[in-house]
Amino acid sequence: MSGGAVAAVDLGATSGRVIVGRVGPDTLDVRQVARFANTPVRAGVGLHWDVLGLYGDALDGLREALRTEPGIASIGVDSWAVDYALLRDGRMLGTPFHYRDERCERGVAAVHARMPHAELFARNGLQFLPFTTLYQLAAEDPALLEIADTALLIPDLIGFWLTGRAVAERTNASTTGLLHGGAWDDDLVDALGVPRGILPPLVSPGERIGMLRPDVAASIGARADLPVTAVGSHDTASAVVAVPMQAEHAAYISCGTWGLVGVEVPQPVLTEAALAANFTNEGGADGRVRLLHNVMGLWVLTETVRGWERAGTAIDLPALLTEAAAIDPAAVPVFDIEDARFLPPGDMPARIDAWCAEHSLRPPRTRAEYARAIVESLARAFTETVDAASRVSGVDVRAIHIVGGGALNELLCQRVADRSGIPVLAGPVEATALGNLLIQARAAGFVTGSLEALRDLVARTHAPRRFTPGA
Ligand code: LFR
Repeated sequence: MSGGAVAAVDLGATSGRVIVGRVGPDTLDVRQVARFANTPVRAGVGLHWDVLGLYGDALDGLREALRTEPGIASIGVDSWAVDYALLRDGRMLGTPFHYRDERCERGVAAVHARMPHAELFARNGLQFLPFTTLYQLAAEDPALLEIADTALLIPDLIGFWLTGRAVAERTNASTTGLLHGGAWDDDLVDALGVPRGILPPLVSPGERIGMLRPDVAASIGARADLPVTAVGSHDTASAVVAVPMQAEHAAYISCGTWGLVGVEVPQPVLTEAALAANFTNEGGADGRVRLLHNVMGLWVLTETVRGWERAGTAIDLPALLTEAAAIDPAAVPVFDIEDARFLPPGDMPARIDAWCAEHSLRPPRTRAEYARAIVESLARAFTETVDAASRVSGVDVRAIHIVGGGALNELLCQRVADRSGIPVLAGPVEATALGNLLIQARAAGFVTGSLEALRDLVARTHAPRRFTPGA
C-alpha cells in the first residue's frame, strides 16, 4: 500500500486520545490506540489542568501506537488553545491554569484599562473571550513572570517534553492575542508588560519541531530519530483542515466542548461588522484564516448530565436525546446559551431556570425538556452565527459542515438544518485527529497538495451524513 503511518496526540478539554493513521493518496485509515480522561483539578489557588498526567497518558498511548505500528514516521500534538505553562531552565513553574478559572476576569480589567477591545481587535483580529492568553498573562503572578524564561502553550509544552525544543506553533499562538501578521507583536507585548523573552520562536504546521529526546524514545520503544512535526496544534485549526468542504460556499461548526462556528477566508476580516459580531481571525494551516465565533458548544449539555450523575442518577445520553427529539420544540424555552453564566463549571439546570425566570419563560420540567431546550438553544445560536459569518465574510453558505462529537448528535444536526434552511453535512467525528494526521502525512510526503486536496481525501474516505432542512 502506498503512503505511510503517523501518530496524532489529540488532547481535548474532556478527553485525550492517541490515534494512528495510515495515509496515502487514496487512503485515510485511522485507529484509536488510547483514550483517557482529562480531569481538571481544583487545587490551591484555582482550577488547573493535570498536564503531567496528560503527558504520561500520551506517552502510554504512543508506546501502544509504536507496538502495533512500528513504522510510524512522525508524531504530532494538538490541544485546546490559550492556556500555557511558565518554565525556567526547562522546569515548569507551577501548574497551568484552566481557561475556566475565575482569575481571567482580573486580567480583562487590567488589560482593558490599558487598551480597549476595539484597539486590540485592530491589531490581533480576535473576538473578545475573557480567557485569551493576554488576559491570563495580565492576571499572572508577577514574581513568576519575572523569573520565567519561557511560556509554552499546552501542545508546545508536550512537544518540548518530547523533543527538548521550545517553540510556539503559529495557529495556536494566534489565540494568545499577541500575534500580528504571523509574528509576535512586539509593540503590543511591550505595551501589555509581557516579558518578550518568554515568547519562543514561531513555527508553522508541517515544520519539524525536533527528534524525540533519547530518553523519551527509549521509554516508548521508538527509534532514536523519530521526528515530532508541528501540526495545526490548535485543535480547531486541525479540525478545519479536515472539514470536507468547498470553502467558498461552506460554513463549518467544529462541535465538541465548544462550537466553533465560521468560515475559512484568505485574509483577516477586521471590519466594524466583524468586531460588532465578535468574530475572531485565528490562524489556520497553510496561512488560511479561520473567521469564526466561539459558541458555548456541548459543554452546557455535558455539564448538565455530569451534574445529574454526580447527584446519583446514571444518564443514558442517546436515550435522553431520543426522548428529547419527541418533544415539541415550541414547548421548551430557547435561552441565550452564550450568556457568560454558563461558562464556569456548576449547576447548569439552576442557571437555565434563573435565565428563564429573568425572561418570564417557563423553565424546563423534565430531564428530556432540559436536553431539548439546550439543543434548541444551541441550534439557534449556531444558525445565527452561520448567518453572521456569511454576512461578515461575504461567503455564500450553501452547506453547513458539522464535525467533531456534535456530528453524532442527530437531533442537533437536524435542528441546525431546519432552523437555517441549509443542508447540514455531519462528520467526520474525529476531524481534529484527521487534520493533525494529514498535515504530518503531507510533511512526510505520503500525500501532496493543497488543503483542498487533503479535504478531497477526507470526503472520499469519510463521506459526511446529510441532514436536509425540514426532513
Ligand atoms: C476548542 C478550543 C477553542 C478555544 C477553546 C479554549 O477545543 O480550542 O477553539 O477557543 O477551546 O481553548
